[in-house]
Amino acid sequence: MTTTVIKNGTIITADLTYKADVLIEGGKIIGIGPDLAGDEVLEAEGCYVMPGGIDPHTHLEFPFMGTFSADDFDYGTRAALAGGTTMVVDFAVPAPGQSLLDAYKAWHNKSARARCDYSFHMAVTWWGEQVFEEMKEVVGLGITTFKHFMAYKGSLMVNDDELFASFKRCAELGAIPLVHAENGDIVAEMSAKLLAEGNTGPEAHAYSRPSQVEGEATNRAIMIADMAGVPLYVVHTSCEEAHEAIRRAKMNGKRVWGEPLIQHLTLDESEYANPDWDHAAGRVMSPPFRNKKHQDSLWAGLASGTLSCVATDHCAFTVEQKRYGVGDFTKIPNGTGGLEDRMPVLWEKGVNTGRITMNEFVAVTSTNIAKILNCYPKKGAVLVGSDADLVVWDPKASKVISAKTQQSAIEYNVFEGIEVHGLPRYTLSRGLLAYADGKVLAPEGHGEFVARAPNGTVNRALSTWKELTAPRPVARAGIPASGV
Ligand code: DUC
Ligand code: ZN
Ligand code: ZN
Ligand code: ZN
Repeated sequence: MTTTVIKNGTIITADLTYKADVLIEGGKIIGIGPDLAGDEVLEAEGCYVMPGGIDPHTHLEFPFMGTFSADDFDYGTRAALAGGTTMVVDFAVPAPGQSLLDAYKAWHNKSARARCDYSFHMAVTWWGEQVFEEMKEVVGLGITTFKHFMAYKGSLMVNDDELFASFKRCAELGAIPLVHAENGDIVAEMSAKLLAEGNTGPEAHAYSRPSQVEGEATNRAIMIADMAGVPLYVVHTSCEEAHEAIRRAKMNGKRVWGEPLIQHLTLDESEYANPDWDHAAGRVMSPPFRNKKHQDSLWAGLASGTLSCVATDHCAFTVEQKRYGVGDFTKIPNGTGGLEDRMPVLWEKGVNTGRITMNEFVAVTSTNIAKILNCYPKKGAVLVGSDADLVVWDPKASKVISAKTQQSAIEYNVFEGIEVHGLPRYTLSRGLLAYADGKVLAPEGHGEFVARAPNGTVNRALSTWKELTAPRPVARAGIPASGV
């Protein structure tokens, strides 16, 4: 079998920085050390060799708000590879009432076009005996994370009783629940009021979802997960109130993770004040962009470890699709792109500014999520035996981000004009040179599904273990413990 060697680079992992060559065969790393030789040589002098990025949160070809997100698994994974990301985790989302297994089949079919590896989370958008039963089969398919929308009232949203039922089912299955944490009842009421008052523009989207709706829902989900005895992963943590709830939970010994998006870390609410409707609508996503106070909180969370992973929620819509919401902001499809830019922008605004170290960069873009999702060290590691999903990162390469040169199918880029210093020179997907010299080389269909086993973690102190699983009625004189 042909071997490839990455020569003269500096390896950066979540905890180490050292000079070594990396030898690859059959899609795996088979050697790490000085002076290795291989059939093919990739020169990495002056570069960093890191685990390829893992984006834990994408929506490719997602049927949402009356349309489909414009980047499918082909465009989306091209963007991923061009930005140093070698695995995406997409959401299979059944319509309310739809079988989870049917949703799985639909996503399985779409993902056949993927150019890099991928995995799925399954959404629980309704509740019943069928969902309860199918969750077990979904876990058997290698999908061990279940997403719950606490917003999107009237479509994807689930209520507290459904959340509690599903969280308890996750606990039984050793699975991890995820939440989109925004109070959907309050968002719906605020949206209706804004519209009735004539506030129809994209800026009203942000007014309808203040940080309190996210803080409240985050805290509620944390408490429900605590009662269910299950860990919790909070997607797109965008504000101090939500971060505070996560910090407090961690401080109290709860197994809870928060995931800021690169958009919320670097772009702020002033984007919605742009007089160009298309510009503002292009930034409409949920949660919306926030102010600097919230951004500082998110950066502090990455540095201190109270927030764990940086994602994109990549859900790109064209200008035409966004215009469905002219005259009614609630009809603007929610979502922005980011897959290609997540790693370069985080490097520029995080590593190059000194906010996070290179090792922390690897942790929050790859290793932490691989551990949470139980696919470490197959993914997220530079170790002998790991998949050769690697990025050779050139800290001296630079570019100005522009929609003109992006892989995504849409006409604009929310990071347009940002100059980044630090870019992938090569991206390798299971040993294949998947991106080089500005070109995506991995063919459509190269990507493989990454099945994940339940990690079986719990969220429960030993002292409360028995009490929570087996409550005992108190017997009182004259009254049987089972009631009267
Ligand atoms: N938020 C978005 O902005 N898009 C997709 C779904 C979501 O929750
Ligand atoms: Zn969401
Ligand atoms: Zn999402
Ligand atoms: Zn420059």
